[in-house]
Amino acid sequence: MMGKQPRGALVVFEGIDRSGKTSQTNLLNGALSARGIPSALRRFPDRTTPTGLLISSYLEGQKNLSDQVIHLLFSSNRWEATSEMKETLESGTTLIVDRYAYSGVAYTAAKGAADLDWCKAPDRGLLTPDLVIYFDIPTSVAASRAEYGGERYEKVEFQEKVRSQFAKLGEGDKRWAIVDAARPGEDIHEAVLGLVLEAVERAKNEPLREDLWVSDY
Ligand code: NYM
Ligand code: MG
Repeated sequence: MMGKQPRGALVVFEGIDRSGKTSQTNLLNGALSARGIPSALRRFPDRTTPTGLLISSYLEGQKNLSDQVIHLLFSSNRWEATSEMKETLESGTTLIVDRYAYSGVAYTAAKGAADLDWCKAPDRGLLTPDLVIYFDIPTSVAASRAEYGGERYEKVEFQEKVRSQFAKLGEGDKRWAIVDAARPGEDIHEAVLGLVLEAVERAKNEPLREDLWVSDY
């Protein structure tokens, strides 16, 4: 009889807009496949669900919502994906997630309207990532990579505030790995792959946890 499948790792990518998360998550997915490691991509916000459609029209500026309401919608958008993510991980597939609750906290806290504890509360108890890769990049470099698309939040001054909130969130989080994202893509990929292969091994021997921000709240 075959033993139980070891679970996949939950790997989260975080960073300001245009920090390169999307292209690196795609590269990583290909590299894991090439090594025979089952993996899947997911991104937040998931704009295809009912909450995601609301979020998308807020980001595109077609809809105005209070800072509290949009914050809770982003959180709901993650909670509604949780059972599916859990099944995927338990079936042995590593999940590569483009943004998660850290974006939720960093973008809302950057508005200055709510404190960190309030921002973290709705995401307490979400699936806990095995690894959070934070793409650190000066806002000036990110902004020069491509035109900002004109969505809400895509302004250098605001991104600066988001960046300092991300830095605060990473302090004292042992799953948080900072990757210098201002380097050439190949170097970033190499650094990312090393971290992720390690996390995939670690996850095999550790239970999947659903206690994000419970212990440090
Ligand atoms: N964003 C994303 C939030 O403000 N809160 C969240 O919880 C999440 C997941 O949405 N500027 C913001 C960050 C981005 C925007 O994300 C859309 P993307 O990855 O650019 O599609
Ligand atoms: Mg964006």
